[in-house]
Formats: sequence, C-alpha cells, structure tokens
Amino acid sequence: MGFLSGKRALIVGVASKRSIAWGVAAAMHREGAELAFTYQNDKLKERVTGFASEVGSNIALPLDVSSDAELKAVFRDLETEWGEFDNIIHAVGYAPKECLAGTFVESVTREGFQIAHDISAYSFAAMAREALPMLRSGSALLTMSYLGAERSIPNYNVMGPAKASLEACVRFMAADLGPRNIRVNGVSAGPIKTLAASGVGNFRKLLAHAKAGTPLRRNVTIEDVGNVTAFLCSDLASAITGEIVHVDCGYSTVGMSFSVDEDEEVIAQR
Ligand code: 0WE
Repeated sequence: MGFLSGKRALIVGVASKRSIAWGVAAAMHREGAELAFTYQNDKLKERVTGFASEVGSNIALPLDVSSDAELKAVFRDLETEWGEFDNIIHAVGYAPKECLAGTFVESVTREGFQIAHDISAYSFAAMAREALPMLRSGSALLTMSYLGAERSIPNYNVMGPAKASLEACVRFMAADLGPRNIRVNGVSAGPIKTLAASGVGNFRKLLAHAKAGTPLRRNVTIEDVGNVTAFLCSDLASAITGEIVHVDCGYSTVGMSFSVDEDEEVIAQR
C-alpha cells in the first residue's frame, strides 16, 4: 500500500510528459493517490485527458488560472466528482516572453509584472480560497518555486519577484490553514528542461552551469521533484508546513564550487 492511499489530489500544470506536474502525477499515482487534472485550453484537452487515463483518472477539467469564472467552476465540478479531497498541486508559472529577455530593469513593465504575479502567485492563493470548503483535515497544498525567488538569476527577471511573492503566499496560507490541519508548502526545484523552459534562451548554458556547480554533479529530474512533492502531500510530512524545500541537488547550499573534470576523475579512481 502506497503512502498516499486514500488521498485525492488535483494536479494543475500538466502540459506535456516533461512537465513537473506530470512527474508529480506519476509519483502520486505510484503511491496510491486518486488524481484529477486540469488543462489550460482546448488545445491541451485531449492530451491531458489521455495522460489522466494513463494514471487511472477520468477527471480532466478546464482551468485557465487567469479566469475567476474557471477558478470557481473547476472546484464546483470537483465537488460533484469527489465532494471532498486532500491535495492541490500548483505547477503553474508565466511571464510574457519579453520579460524573460535582457535585464530585469530594462524588461520590466506594469503589464508584465502584473501578469507574472497574477498567474504565478495569486492563482495559488485563489485556488486555496475556492477549494477550502472541500479540503479535509490532513490536506496539503503544494506549489513549485525556483531559486530566483531568493537570488538574482540572469534573464529570470520579473519571475523572481513573482516567485518571492508565491513563497510568501505559502507562509501566509500555512498560518491561515494550519488550525484546520491543512498544510501548505513549496518545492524549489533546480532547472529542468520542460516545454516551458525550452522557450528560454540560454537554458542549455544554465543547465550546464547548474550541473557543474551542484554537489551531486547532476541536474534535477521531474522524478526527483515528484517524489519529494508526493512525500510533502502525505501524512509522513504531517509536521511540515509553511516550508520551501529545495530539490536542487544541493545547488543553493554551495558558496563556491571548483568543478574540474580531471580532479573528479582522480576522486572517482580513489
Ligand atoms: O519558472 C520557470 C520558468 C517559467 C516561465 C517560462 C516561460 C517560457 C515561455 C515563465 N514564463 C514563460 N513565458 C514564456 O513565454 N523556471 C524556473 C524555468 C526557468 O525559466 C528561466 C530560467 C529558468 C531556470 C528563464 C530565464 C532564466 C532562467
């Protein structure tokens, strides 16, 4: 019996099999959770419905998180399907493409700033608000963050402040929902080559840099993120809330790293 048996989870953010949300879905399915999915638009409906059926789910609902009406409708529909449930996985982030090029100061606009915060941070808080009447004691809400919330990262730009806001939302939501025994946490993942990331210039360079500078000398996979997220959703993590867990192969813990291939060959031989 898996450590999520008896749990019901809504997964928001599947766009492809490389999505972090799909890594989470696979891990949670393996551990016995019952799953429901959302798709962002009609173009993704069939694809997400197919993915859902692969993990034994026949629930795929439309959700564009920029729409108040759809945010309400998805939980109304879920109420009909499930009545009560336990987990929301929020794996959604977006800033207009122009805001992820050049410098922060040069690329920031009122509209880009607003969109980044709306889609990437507000939507998590809004989901908690809409879902609250259906969340059981022992529930856990999870979102995905990135180091850009804490440190400046070239070109990540306005997504940095948006992720900082998201991480603050985690702490405030944890304080509010804790008395109902509902936990709220974030996973700060190292860079992963997802569909969204493939549209980002220099992403290959960023992955190579992260790999070399990381204690484990490798990049993070969606399986790595899925496993930690599944754990945080489970009763194994019953005393963890308001926390941001780094799943980054140790990258954020290092002040400096000399990665020299020859040295590592010597170490490997010892
Ligand atoms: O949070 C992210 C990426 C989120 C993202 C990606 C896109 C691409 C397409 C948000 N908005 C958009 N808008 C688009 O039009 N990551 C953690 C991955 C990521 O994205 C970067 C990174 C990393 C890491 C962008 C620049 C620099 C580093």
